[in-house]
Amino acid sequence: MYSQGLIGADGRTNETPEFLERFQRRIDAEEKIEPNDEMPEGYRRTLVRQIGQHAHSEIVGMLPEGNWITRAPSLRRKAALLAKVQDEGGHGLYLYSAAETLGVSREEMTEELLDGRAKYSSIFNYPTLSWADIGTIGWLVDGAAIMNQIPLCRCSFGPYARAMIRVCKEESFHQRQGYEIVMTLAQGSPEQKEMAQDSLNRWWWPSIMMFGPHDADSQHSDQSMTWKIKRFSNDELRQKFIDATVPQAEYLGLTIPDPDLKWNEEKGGYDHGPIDWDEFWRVVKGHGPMAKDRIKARKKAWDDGKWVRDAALAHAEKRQARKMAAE
Ligand code: BYC
Repeated sequence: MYSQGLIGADGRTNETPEFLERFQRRIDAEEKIEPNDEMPEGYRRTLVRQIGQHAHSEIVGMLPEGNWITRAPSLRRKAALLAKVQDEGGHGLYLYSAAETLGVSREEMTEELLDGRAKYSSIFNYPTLSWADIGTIGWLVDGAAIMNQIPLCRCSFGPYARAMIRVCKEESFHQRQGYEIVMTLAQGSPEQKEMAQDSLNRWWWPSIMMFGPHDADSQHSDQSMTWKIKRFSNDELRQKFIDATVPQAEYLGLTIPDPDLKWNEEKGGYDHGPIDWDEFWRVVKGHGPMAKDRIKARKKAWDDGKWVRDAALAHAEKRQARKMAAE
C-alpha cells in the first residue's frame, strides 16, 4: 500500500467549486494527476472502480485460456499460449498496483471480486469449447481490448496511463497470435474452417458487448470523459472495433453472424444489428454461463495462496524487526 498522505482518500478534502474548477483546469491542460495530488473523491472512486475491475478482468481472463494450455495442438502453440496467459497475470499485477496508489488494498479489491461487489469483464463468463476459441479470443477479445486500452494510455491518471503502455504492446502480440491461429484454421480442412466459423459465431456478440452499454445507458461515461479517464465513448470504440474487424473476417473468408451488418457510406462505417442487452445485463449481474466456475476458481486460488501471503508478511515483519534492532 502506498496510501500514506493521500489527499482526498480520507474524505477530508474540501471540495469547493474553486477546488473542483482548479482540478478540472489541470485535466483540461492535459496534466497527469499523480497519486499524491489532490483530487475529488469521485475521481478517486471512479478510478478505483475501473482499474480494480480491469485488474480482475485480466486475472479472471486467464481462466478460459488457461483451460487450453495442456491441449494446445503443438509445442509452438503451447509455448505462445503459456506466455500469453502469463502476460495477462502481469497485466493484473500492474493494474492492482496502480489501484493501490489510490489507497485501496489488493485484499480489499479481491474480497470485492469474490463477494460479487466488483465486476469483471462480461466476456470471461463464456466457455472455451474448442481450440478455435483460443484463436478467436486473441483475435476478437484482445482486439477489442486494444481498441479500448490505447486511449487509456492517455488517461489523466498517471499510474493507469503508464501501465497501459506496456499492456497495449503485449495485447498487440496477443491479437496477432490469435489471428494467426484463426487464419491457420480458416485456411485448413473444411472441418477446421467450420470450427473457426463456429467459434466466431459464438464470440462475436459477446465481444462487441465488451465495450459496455450504449452511450445513452452508460451511467459513468459523461463524467469519466470530462475527467479524461475515458477518451472515447462506449459506442465510438465499438464502432471502431467493428470497422477494423469486418475486413479481417472477410480476408479469412469467415462470416460475421450479423445479417444486418452493412457498410454505411454516409457515416463511413458499418451499421450493425441490435445487441441483446438482456443477455449483457444477465451476464454482468453474475448469471453468465461460466460465472460460478470463474468465481469458484478465483476463491480457491485466493484460499490456496493464503500461506504464501502469510509467509511473505511474516518474512517482511522479521526483516523489519531485524533492521530496527540494528539501528
Ligand atoms: N463487463 O457506465 P458504464 C482484457 C458495467 S480485460 C462487465 O459504461 P464505464 C483481456 C460498468 O462497470 C478487459 N461490466 O461504465 C484480459 C458499470 O457498472 P459499475 C477489461 C461492464 O466504466 C485477458 C455499468 O456496466 N477491460 O481485455 O464508464 C485476456 C455501466 O457501464 C461491462 C477493461 O476493464 C462489461 N463488458 O465503462 C484477454 C478496460 N461494460 O462499475 C483480454 C477498462 C460495462 O457501475 N474499463 N460494465 O458497477 C473501461 O474502459 C470501462 O470501465 C468500460 C465500462 C468501457 C468497460
